[in-house]
Amino acid sequence: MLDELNAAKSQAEKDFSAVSSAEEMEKLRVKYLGKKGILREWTQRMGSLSVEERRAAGKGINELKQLVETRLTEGQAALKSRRVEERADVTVPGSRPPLGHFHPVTLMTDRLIAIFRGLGFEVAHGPEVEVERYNFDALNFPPDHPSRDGYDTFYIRDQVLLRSHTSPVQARVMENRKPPLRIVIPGRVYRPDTPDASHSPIFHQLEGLAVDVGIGFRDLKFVLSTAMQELYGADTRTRFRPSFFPFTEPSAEVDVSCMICRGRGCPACGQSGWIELLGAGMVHPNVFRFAGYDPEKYTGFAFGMGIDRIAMQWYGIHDIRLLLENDLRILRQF
Ligand code: 2U9
Repeated sequence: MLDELNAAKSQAEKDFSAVSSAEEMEKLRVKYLGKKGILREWTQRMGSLSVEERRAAGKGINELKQLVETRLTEGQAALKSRRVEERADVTVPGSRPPLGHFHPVTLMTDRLIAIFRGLGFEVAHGPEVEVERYNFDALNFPPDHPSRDGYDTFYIRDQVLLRSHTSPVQARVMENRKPPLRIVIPGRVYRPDTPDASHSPIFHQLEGLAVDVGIGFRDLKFVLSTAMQELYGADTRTRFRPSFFPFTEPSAEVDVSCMICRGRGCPACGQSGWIELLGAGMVHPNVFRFAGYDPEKYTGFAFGMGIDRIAMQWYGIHDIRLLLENDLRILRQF
């Protein structure tokens, strides 16, 4: 009887090693484990055996049962993965999951932040809903300054507005920290401009501030000319033209040599070879006084740039509205 059992086991081995389809596997499952299966048969024969034989047969039958169940599980798993393989033609190139894209303004913001981090600046952030105190008073805007009226600023209610520049963040930081300071502030700002190709009521700025003892205009020139060379290439030149801002004295408009024609003159720079890119200046002593800094002891410089405009030049985008309309046909190019 035991050799019959061993014969059944080796037959089972042969049966399972020859299986090539799920249907055949199912047939074997029924053959061995089915209601009228071989195992059931063996179990029923147990009744007619002696105690001695029954113990040996019981062990043999369990081994046969173990063998069949193991082969069944392994066989089904192998068939399943083969089916997968058969179904999936692995030679067909995989479908690339739709990856997102960073927005051009985000790409340029990160690029600029990396440059200024390299120059020792840290990033600061602040509220977009501001109060007049920080958006204007702290920045030496006289009470009757035109940008305080509703034409130039989105007022939510008296004294409360949507910030028209990121400068209030610097004012807040100066109130809570002592020099030395080197901070850059990226962020969204709001001005009630009629949307057109170069104006949008929502746009993005990156401003910077450095305050310490003995900071001079030369440091401003060094930091900005180095930053522009980092951004546009080592042969990039910068030019400072006198200008005026309430929060800086002296103030300057800063031009960089045209990144398209490298300064030789082209339609992009109006044949001038220069592109006006940002504004800057030495922090006005009244701004220091408002923040509680002694203007006799501390000096500092500040600068500001429109990130959207720089990104548009960089990516050849000719209408700022394309940056806000979230048209994926545009955005997925970046
Ligand atoms: C403090 C003191 C001084 C920030 C500055 C500019 C010059 C500037 C414009 C560039 C393009 C705004 O987006 S834009 O239109 N900004 O020209 N911004 S200096 O000066 C500060 C800021 C904060 C406490």
